[in-house]
Amino acid sequence: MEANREISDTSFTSVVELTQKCQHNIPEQYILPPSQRPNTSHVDNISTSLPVIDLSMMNHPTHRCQLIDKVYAACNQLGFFQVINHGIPTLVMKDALDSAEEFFTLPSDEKMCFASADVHKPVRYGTSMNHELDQVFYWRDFIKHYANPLSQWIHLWPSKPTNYKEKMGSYAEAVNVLQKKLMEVVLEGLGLNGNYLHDDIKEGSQVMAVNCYPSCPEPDLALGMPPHTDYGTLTILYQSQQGLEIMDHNKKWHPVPFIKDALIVQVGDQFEVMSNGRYKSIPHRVILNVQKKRFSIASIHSMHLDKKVGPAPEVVDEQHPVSYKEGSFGEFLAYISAKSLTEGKYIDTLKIHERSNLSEV
Ligand SMILES: O=C(O)CCC(=O)C(=O)O
Repeated sequence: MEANREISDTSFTSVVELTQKCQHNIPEQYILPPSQRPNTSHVDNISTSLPVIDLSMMNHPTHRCQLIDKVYAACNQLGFFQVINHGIPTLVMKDALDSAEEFFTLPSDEKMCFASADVHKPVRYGTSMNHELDQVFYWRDFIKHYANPLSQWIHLWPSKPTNYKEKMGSYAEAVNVLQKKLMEVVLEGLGLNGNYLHDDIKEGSQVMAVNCYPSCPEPDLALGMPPHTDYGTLTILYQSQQGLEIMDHNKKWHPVPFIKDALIVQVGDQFEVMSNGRYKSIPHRVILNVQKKRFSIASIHSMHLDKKVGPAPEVVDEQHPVSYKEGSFGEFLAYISAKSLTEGKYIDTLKIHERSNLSEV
């Protein structure tokens, strides 16, 4: 596949449309080879022990240290935790999810005006991961839009449903505030100042990936999303029901339990690089179910498109030599425009030493 290929094909059949035709079997195009199916023998059901962190202690003079220790352990061992008492009102979250659901139920032509396979578009409606590159399709429709600063992007977002901009916009702003607070504790966990790269974080990129996974008649044969890591620093994910699975360092999959009003925090590639491998960018995938449609809103935060990110000098020493080259969000986008996610991970192109304790998908 050539890197600078013309991206022209905007036509596709969404999974929402497919399922309206009441099919009892999934089309051939969505059937994964047996080795990539969500094989339950590789799934560990210890999900109840996955970390849940209460953020109400964030500003407590003595308990903040314990909170930072918990955050460090979670980022170091799994690259994942859930947060409760995070400060985003339940109604703001519910309204955003409702407006997402309404968007996906719009007639096809209302959504197709945002259709594009060009990963550089600030607003993009699509299906699977990238319908132009994927060999096998994933059971997912999505709309992605840039969100920071909101005033720069919101006029490009869908105008239907009529309250989409208002509801999704309030959630995007609230989740960005939470992200800045979380960045402080995640950085402090590494021994860095909570204000480290403060301006870059403030002016960083926020991409909202709003996902719809219709119920699937044959969930054992397909996936909603393949195993992948997120490029940015932190992803904050809100899910309407269970369906996300994360991979641990023994390559075991763990279903992430649904906790009402909790948010899922995932470490992305940029943090793995900044921490020189102390934090793990978490491989994750989405499984499907026969009963119910699932929605999720992933707020993917990263440094600005052109900002080169390498390991923080403070975490590098003789015992921990530089293990990653510098990379940027812009370079990541160039990489994924040419390659399907399943063909290899961008972060692997940045690794200098093969680290035996890092998970590979
Ligand atoms: O829907 C989910 O649970 C995961 C979404 C995700 O990984 C993404 O949008 O990158």
